[in-house]
Amino acid sequence: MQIVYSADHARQHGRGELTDGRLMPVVEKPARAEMVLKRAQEVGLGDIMPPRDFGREALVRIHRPDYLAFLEGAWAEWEAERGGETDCLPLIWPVRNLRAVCPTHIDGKVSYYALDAGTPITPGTWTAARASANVAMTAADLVADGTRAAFALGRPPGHHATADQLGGYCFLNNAALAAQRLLDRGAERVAVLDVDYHHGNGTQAIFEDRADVLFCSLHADPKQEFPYFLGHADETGTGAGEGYTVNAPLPWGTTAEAWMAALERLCQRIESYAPDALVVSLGVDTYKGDPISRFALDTSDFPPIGARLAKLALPTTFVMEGGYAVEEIGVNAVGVLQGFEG
Ligand code: Q9C
Ligand code: ZN
Repeated sequence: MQIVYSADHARQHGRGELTDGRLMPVVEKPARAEMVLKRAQEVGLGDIMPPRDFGREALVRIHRPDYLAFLEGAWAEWEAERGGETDCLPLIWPVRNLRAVCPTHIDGKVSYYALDAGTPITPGTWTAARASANVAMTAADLVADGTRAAFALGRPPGHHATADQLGGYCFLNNAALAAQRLLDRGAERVAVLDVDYHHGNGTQAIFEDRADVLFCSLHADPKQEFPYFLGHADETGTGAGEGYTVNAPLPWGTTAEAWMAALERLCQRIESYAPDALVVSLGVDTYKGDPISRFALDTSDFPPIGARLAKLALPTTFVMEGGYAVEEIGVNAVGVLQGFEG
């Protein structure tokens, strides 16, 4: 399998995330990608190539120009306001009973463009996020060129990022950019299957009103788990996209058996959609040892996931999402890909 990787991911290294009532060291850190790369090399998964730069034109296919301008300039504005000692984080949101008019001060702007306080903007965020997006689009291009499968080994992840909001450790929606790239390269229909532990609210919001992208996700029930405010089973798409969003929320403690049964249902929906290509949002935070998650999948449960996806017999772009058990992330993520290769 072709692997796309950029060392620029390491430019995103936050000092802290607001969680559990205090500022804690971030779990979405450079060692994650390094462990996956190391494992891919150990097992000889495939050739590793750098991304190409798709530029802003490709990003605006999915993201709002004002959001991209914010992301590009946020660190400089934050640094000018209060020095570079702390990461840029939001503290107030335009929630119920307030108005979502974009402020001019960085404190207000970061709140307008963020959906949580766990996603620090750092000096290297813009560089790292663009590299991750370019990694995903390069992998999609390989698949559009006829490669059976490619792995976008990037971070920061992307599936929580919407057209105009960062959150859940995500800035640019890499999977959505990959799907759009496949469409722009000639695919008529693309399925996005999100197997990360968390619901891919950003990807769903981006495609919910479109029929050319089927979004399927299995994830921890938002009644119990982040992102809390999207990912319920009754969300099935809007307007022209009605019927093209499928959510399978699962309770804390979900075992491999129940998880695989839900995967089977989603795979059958993808089969009936008959897409030209598949994008997999590959999170392995479903692992039982994940420090922020509560599913019960074991390391041996990951290769069968890849084997089921291979049975779809679709040109497939894997895009790295979550997974925070750093010691096991490589074995688990690469395990899915080995299972896919058979
Ligand atoms: N105390 C992805 O997996 N914060 N994002 C959880 C835990 C948000 C995860 C706080 C988790 C987002 C791509
Ligand atoms: Zn996740």
